[in-house]
Amino acid sequence: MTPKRALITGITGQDGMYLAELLLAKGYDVHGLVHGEHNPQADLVRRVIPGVRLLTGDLTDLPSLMRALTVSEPHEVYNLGAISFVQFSWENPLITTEVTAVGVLNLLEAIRMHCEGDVRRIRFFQASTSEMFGRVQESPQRETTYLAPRSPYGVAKVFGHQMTVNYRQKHGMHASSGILFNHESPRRGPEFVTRKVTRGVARIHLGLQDSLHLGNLDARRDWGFAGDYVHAMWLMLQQDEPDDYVVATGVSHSIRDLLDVAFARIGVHDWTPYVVEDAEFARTPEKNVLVGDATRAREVLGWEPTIDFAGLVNLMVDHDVAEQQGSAHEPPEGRGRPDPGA
Ligand code: F7E
Repeated sequence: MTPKRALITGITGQDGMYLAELLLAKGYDVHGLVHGEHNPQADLVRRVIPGVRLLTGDLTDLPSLMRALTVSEPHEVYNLGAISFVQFSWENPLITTEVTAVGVLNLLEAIRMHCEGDVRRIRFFQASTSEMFGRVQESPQRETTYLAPRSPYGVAKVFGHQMTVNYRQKHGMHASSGILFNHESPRRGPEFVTRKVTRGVARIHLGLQDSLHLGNLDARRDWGFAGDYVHAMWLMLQQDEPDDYVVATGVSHSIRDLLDVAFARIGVHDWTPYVVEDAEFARTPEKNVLVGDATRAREVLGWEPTIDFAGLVNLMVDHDVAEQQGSAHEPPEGRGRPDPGA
């Protein structure tokens, strides 16, 4: 039997890498889209996941997407590419819109043209986000919760989400959208708060850093493990009918909780001497609690998160201690689904 083929945009991000590993393990041929001429992240993907075939292309460049579809002839396309740091989107709203919003439309159009009337030939996944809920109207948030984004990133994601829904309804595309709450891993970029904390804690433990400067310590998020979330993406594309699903743990924690767990891992039970509240990292007051209700994903997809908050934070601290000691640069294969108690 010929293997299934998949095309992943955003292959150099944490989700792209976990998804590529999952699909390769299932026997897929996996192509990944990489933008830029000498993208240093591409070398990382080549090294860590040698089975992936990389293609150059950009979500803002329709011909490059058409070419990627022709070369890869995918059964499944996962759109994980985006400018995803919320603060950056305030400083760079136009490029955020071009990539994170119009990029989705480019990809949907490329698929529609490529399939020449037989749009069900390719199944499409769009990575939507809890940031679409912004000024939340109900808690926990569900697929039907009103969308009230509060950043250029959130607005751009609403555009991509609604386009996905519209292409499904108008063109009959098998297009699904995962409304993903925060998901983290040792592969998370250090600008995001979980990795900033676990990396900082590791460096403090090793005497490489004295303090950790953070924004609002009372901010709360629903944090899960990225490896679990890519499994939900794959499950969505295996359904007979496309749909939208919230993917979340349903449990919210504060930055203080994050600090409690991360510092405890290195044996520190009072972190106050090490943490500085710094206005530079504070956002406009975040009174709303983002927490997801993933009932539909559980009931229809049979999806369950496998790693809880403490397991995730411990995993990240352990990785960062090893990395800062110079003994690890990437979680080796096989650590994608660690022991929750690790
Ligand atoms: O912030 C607070 C900050 O930057 C989380 C992206 O993947 O998830 C991510 O977006 C919370 C916020 O992620 C610092 O104010 C406090 O309340 O890790 P973050 P995010 O903005 O929630 C969603 C689902 C996405 O879709 C996004 O693409 O932590 N916070 N102090 C801080 N955040 C940062 N970054 N740095 C701090 O020093």
